[in-house]
Amino acid sequence: MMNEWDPESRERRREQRSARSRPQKKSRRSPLIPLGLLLALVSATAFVLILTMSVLSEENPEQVGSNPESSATSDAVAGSEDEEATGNAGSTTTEPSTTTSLREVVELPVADVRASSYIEPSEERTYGPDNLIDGDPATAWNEDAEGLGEGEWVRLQFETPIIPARLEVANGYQRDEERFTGNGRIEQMTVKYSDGTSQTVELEDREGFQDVPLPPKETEWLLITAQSVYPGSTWEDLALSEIRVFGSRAQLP
Ligand SMILES: [Ca+2]
Repeated sequence: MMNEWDPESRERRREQRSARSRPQKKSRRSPLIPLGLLLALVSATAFVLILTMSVLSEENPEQVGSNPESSATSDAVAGSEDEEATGNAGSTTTEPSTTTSLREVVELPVADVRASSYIEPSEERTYGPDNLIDGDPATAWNEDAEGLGEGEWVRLQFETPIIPARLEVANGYQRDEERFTGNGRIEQMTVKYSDGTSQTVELEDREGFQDVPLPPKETEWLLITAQSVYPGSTWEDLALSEIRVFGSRAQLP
């Protein structure tokens, strides 16, 4: 047994105790507690970040996604007019954009497409109205009525009512140069809505897609009728290669 009053053994015990406790303290606390703290901090920060990002993206999907122009404009205004005007300029330019961009403009699927007439398919090619919405500018609808094609029409039906914003139209038969100039192209056409209203628009006599802005009114279908034609140099058939419809759904799915 060790003597409590023996200074040597007391000293040794103190050393033993401190030798035992120091490494313990080190191994248990110093690496583990900061590591745990660090992990907790990192995960808390990540959680807050994810939460903030998801809240932001839920609140402003349209504002961020579909209005790069308006935000660029307000930045430009803020930049040019200095400190005094920034607050007001920023809010006045962004407010209208949030109200007008409540509905996202996307390409809308056409459920069904019909035409007044079309050339019967050959072994190689088809000329029906389905070619207007097949995504391929090299395939076209070719009408098959007497004359140059004035009064011929196609009708695009949608699954649910839409609010159009614009069409993207590939005029004529865009398979190649010979067919483009050889067949007729639309010069003027009317676009009629299911509420009975219509507007007349003019198309350019060129290849590629061209934009046709449309009034944003609800409709179940679009009836597109050729009013006047750029005549083909070889054939009397009026052709149209592709129609894309952009707008929003009038009802939530
Ligand atoms: Ca096509």
